[in-house]
This record gives sequence, C-alpha cells and structure tokens, in this order.
Amino acid sequence: MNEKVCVVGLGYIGLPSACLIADASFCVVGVDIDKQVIENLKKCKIDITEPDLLPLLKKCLFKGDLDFFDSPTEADFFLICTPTPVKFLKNKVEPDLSFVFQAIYSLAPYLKNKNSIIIESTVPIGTIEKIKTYISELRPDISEIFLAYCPERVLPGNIIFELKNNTRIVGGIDQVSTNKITDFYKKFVLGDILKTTCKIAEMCKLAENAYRDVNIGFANELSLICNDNNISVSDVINLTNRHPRVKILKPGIGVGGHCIPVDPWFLISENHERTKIMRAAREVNQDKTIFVYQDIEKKIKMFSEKNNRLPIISFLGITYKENSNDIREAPALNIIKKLRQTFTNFFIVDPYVDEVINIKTKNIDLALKDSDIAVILVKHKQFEKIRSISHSKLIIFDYTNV
Ligand code: SAJ
Repeated sequence: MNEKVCVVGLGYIGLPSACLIADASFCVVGVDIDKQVIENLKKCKIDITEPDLLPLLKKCLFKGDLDFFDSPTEADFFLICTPTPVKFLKNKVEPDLSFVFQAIYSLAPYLKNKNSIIIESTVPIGTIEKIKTYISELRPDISEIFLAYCPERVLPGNIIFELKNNTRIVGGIDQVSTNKITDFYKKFVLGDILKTTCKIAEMCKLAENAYRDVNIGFANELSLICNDNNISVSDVINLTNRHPRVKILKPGIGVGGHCIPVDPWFLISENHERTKIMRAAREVNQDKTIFVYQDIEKKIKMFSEKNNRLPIISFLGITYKENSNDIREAPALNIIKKLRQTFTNFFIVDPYVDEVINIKTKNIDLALKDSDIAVILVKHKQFEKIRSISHSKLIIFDYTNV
C-alpha cells in the first residue's frame, strides 16, 4: 500500500507540495484550519496563481491520490507548512510560532510510533528541539518519532519547478531522522538533498533570506547616493558588475513579500547585538519606500505649483514584485495607502489585481489617457511598452528603472 502523507497548512508551499507528493504515488491528505479553503480545493478552486499548479491539482484529485480535510488524519509522514509571521510589539519584533505549535498539537492524537514529522515553515534556531520536547509532553506514550527541519527555498512564480529541482537541506534531530526523511524527499525531489543537523538547517534558511535583504539594502543605499549626486545607479551597477567578483542586486522601491522582509527578524530578535548589518539593511530597505513616497509627494507639489491644479496620476503596479498577483507586504501598496490620506486623484493600474484597498484597478489605456503623470512602481511585463501607448504630455516617473 502507498505510504500516507498528511500536509498541514495549504498555503503557497503546502498546497504545491501536497500535489507534488501525491503525484509521486503517495496517498496525501491536505489539511487546513480554514474550512473555506478545503471546500474550494475539493472543487479544484485555488487563488494562488502558480504555473502548473492547477493541472497538477486536478490530476491528483482525479486519480484519488489527494484529498482535503480540516483536521489531520493518521499518516506515515506529517509535513508542516504553516505560516510563521512576526509580531511587531512595542519595543521588539518577535516571531509568531503559534501556527506551527498549533499544527503539532492538532496532529499529536494521530501520531504512531515511527511516524515522521517534517517542518518546512521558517523558524528561529532551536525550534525543532523545542518541538521534540513538546511532542514528548503531548504523547509520552510514543517512543520513536523521526523529526527534521527541511526549509523550502522556492521562488513564488516558479514553485512547482523549484520544489522538484532545487537543492534541499534536511536537518534531522538525529541521524536516523535525517536519513529517513532524506529518503522521503528523494521520492519526489530531483535536486540534491544535503544532510545536516536541524540547527544548521534552521540557520541556513534564515541566512539565505537575510543575505538577500542585506544585498538589496546595499543596492538601495547606492541608489540614494547616486540620486543625491544626479548619476544613474543602473549605469553604476551595470559597470560595477563587470568586475569578476562583484554582483550588486537591483535597487527598488523597498522589499516586499512574506519572506525577505520578515525572516531577518528571526535572527535579529534573538541576536540583537550580533545583527548590526541585518538591522541596518532592514532600516535602509524600509526607508527606501519612505523615500519613494516623499519623492512622489514632491512631484505632486511641483506639478500643482506649475499648473495651478492637482495632477491626475496613474500608479502602475501594486504587487510586491513583477508579474505576480501577490500584494503581501507590497511596498507599492504601502506607498499608495499613505498617499491617499492626502491625495486621491489617482488610478491604480495592475493587470494582475482587480481590486485593492476598495479601489478597482483600471485598464492601462483608459487610465493613461486621463492622466497627467504615470508612476511606475512595479515593472510588470505589460508596462514595458508604456511609452508607445502614452500621450505626448504624459510625464513618466519610473521608480523601477534601474
Ligand atoms: N527585490 C529588490 N531587488 C532585487 C531583488 C528583489 O528590490 O534585486 C525585491 C522585490 O522587488 C521584492 C522583494 O525584494 O519586493 C522579494 O522578492 P524576491 O523575488 O527576491 O523574493 P521572494 O520573496 O518572492 O521569494 C524569496 C526567494 N528568495 C530569493 O532569494 C529570490 C525564495 O528563494 C525563498 O524561498 C522565499 O523568498 C522564501 O519563501 O523564503
């Protein structure tokens, strides 16, 4: 009989993982506390736009290898893919592990000896050890459980491909767990699977995303210096990157999404004195969004003084990155939310989003026709030819043109 896998948390990692594992001849049960999510999935309805996900979901449901429930069932492998957000408290920022521990609590009654539990959610260093203690408190009758941390490292927009092909890290609580859970991943991952300890795996995931944040912060800092000196940062970066050992990332309007602006806090909160660069990068990246907001305000003022009226502005792009419909932690959204407290003469254009903060997005041709200014905040591919569809008086400010 096929081995059974219970995937807890059916978000942008859990759902594609459940489908991929079911496609590899496991019998998979996907679990989510949100009953609406379960109802929709049973009808093949998803709101994640991810290439290849819907056909894979349909195939697995049709074959009967995948089903969805709102609470766990018995299984050989439990895969936890619940979110781990951060809480912004008065004097500190703290990781919120309640969803992960809630998931463990909910599956505990179904555990049997020699079951495996795998955590994929981003967690602070030492969490897997805490989970082991928690499981033994919940189920003192169980003598042997395999437990490992295996962080996901996929790029939204390319999840199915990357889940299959990326190199994975498996960090077990002990050697037996590492081996057993590595063998499990080998059944549906084509990329290399590297064995390590759970603490190293926890640190690797946090280091990966903090590395990105720090490097984007560096690029954003350069962009502000170039702006002050009236030189093109894109020229500087293109030329600098011709050095064989330099690879500067792209400056932007700030860092969005649910990973890179969040994960550095997992390290900062526990290692405050040791994370000076990471804290600075967070600050620089957050400040970059404020800089863009203030610069837009300045441009509105200049237009008003020159023309004796407020401009009509089309804001192009509202998502956290290009060619995506994801608005979580989107800097563009934060800019518009703040701006609309004092300025409402604008359209939002985003081919991937129908409505946001109670504003219906507008077709690009219609919006530009009626606008004085176009502000590009996110470089969706649909905006590449903006100059060919804009009228001669349209002023374009491109904050992504780096
Ligand atoms: N950004 C820049 N400049 C750059 C690159 C990105 O300003 O040079 C901005 C983007 O505009 C966006 C944010 O950073 O607002 C994050 O975008 P992203 O595409 O770099 O990353 P995510 O959040 O979509 O996914 C990341 C991935 N990490 C990368 O290093 C590319 C992925 O590998 C991780 O698994 C994922 O986070 C995660 O779940 O942790």
